[in-house]
Amino acid sequence: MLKRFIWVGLLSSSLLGGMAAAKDEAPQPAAAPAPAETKAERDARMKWWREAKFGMFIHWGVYSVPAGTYNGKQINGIGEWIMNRGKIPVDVYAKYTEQFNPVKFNADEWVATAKAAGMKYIVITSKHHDGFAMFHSKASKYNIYDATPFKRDPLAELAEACRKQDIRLGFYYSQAQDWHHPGGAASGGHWDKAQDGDADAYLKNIAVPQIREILSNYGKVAVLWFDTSMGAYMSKERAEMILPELKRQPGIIWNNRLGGGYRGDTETPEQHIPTAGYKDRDWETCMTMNGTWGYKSYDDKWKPTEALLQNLIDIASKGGNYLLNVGPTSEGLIPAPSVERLKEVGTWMKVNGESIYETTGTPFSQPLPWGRATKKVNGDEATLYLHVFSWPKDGKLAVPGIKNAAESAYLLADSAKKPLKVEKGSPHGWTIELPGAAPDAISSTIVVKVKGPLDIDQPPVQYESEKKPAKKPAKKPATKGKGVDSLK
Ligand code: FHN
Repeated sequence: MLKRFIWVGLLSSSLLGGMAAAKDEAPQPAAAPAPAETKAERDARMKWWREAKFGMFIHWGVYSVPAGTYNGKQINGIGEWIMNRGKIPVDVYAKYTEQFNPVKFNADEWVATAKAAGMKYIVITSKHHDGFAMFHSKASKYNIYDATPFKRDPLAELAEACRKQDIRLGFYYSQAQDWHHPGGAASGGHWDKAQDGDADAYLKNIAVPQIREILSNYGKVAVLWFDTSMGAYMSKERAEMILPELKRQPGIIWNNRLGGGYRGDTETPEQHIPTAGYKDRDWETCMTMNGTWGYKSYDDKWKPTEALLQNLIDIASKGGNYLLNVGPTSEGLIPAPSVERLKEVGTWMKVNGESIYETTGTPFSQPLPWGRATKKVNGDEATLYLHVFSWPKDGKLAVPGIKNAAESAYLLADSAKKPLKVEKGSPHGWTIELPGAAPDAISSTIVVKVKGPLDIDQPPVQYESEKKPAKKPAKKPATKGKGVDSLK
């Protein structure tokens, strides 16, 4: 009991509202828990992540073999959920492993694609809800090394490629949902008796040992991305079976999806961008490039590069990170439409990356009609990056409310940094005179240097976390003992 109390003390920075094991237990002996992380320690731990702004999400698994079709029928929903949506029996789904031989997989190429796009970290699915491990796991033979003709460990190869190319690597792990191993949870409840079993035994024999494996055997792991805590399934006690494993990776960053009342380090809005970001919480929007995370052979709803790029800028302007997904095929290839888009994003980032990396959110509390803003503040100097999506036809860009004088202004794409004229408004604001043509059709960046603390006449911003949560619909009664029916 004492040990647990000390462990919970270590994580007090990640506890929901100071929730601690001691509150609902008999008074503990006066053991001083290890000091919680200080703000300075946390800021140091989060620094690289906050500066990185942009990462690659990879959803890759045996689901890429059926690729959205089962028994000749196209199965609705996201590709990695085909086993659940198609109610495919455990032994039938497991047969796909015999066809999973991604011989075209090249970790160096994947990492180079991410880097060229301007991505600073990669988070790959080590085990998704289908229970299939994409690494050589000793905890279960249901893995890519033991159960497929591939006989390789792609996570080991990816870890090596990330080390060589100096990009950080994180792992996604589905800690509650597991549609293969008995006792794992399943959204909507189990559909095959083979899935029934004891949840604690599942945690003890599969989830915790596999989390230990991915945090012990692949060198430095920068991020652990938990997913779908499944409500009551992931109790505080079960979450605390998992948490001690994080100590194997000092400095690791983990998200808000473990469950058991733990908030982790980051909020994880999915497929949407918060209107104004979160007050005092790091956050990362994860998004697909088409309509699915895991590969589907017939999903060609590819978002245009303009949308992907303006999402990145919008997210950075609100102080968040963008985790943009690719879903590789069963041959081990990132789909060509994804590669094309990433190349185009990378071309923009080569010219404009300075306006994204290491920036903090916009100083403007209201949306700018023509685009977004990011900033870098260094003592009493500030650099504003104005991201112009809609280039003014009259060549005059209005910047509202700002009281500071502009020391200098130029187009980031202009290597000569030809000065732009900035007229002060009365009483506040600027009008920046721009050349006729925008340097970039998607977004052009204007750099404005300002002296002194930024002073803007504007209403206060309303952060996401200050908003009243939307009323949740009345909960359906959970299906007892057959997995759980809540996704979150
Ligand atoms: O159920 C998963 C889904 O398959 C996918 O992994 C996303 C990515 O964030 N997370 C869950 C849905 O919220």
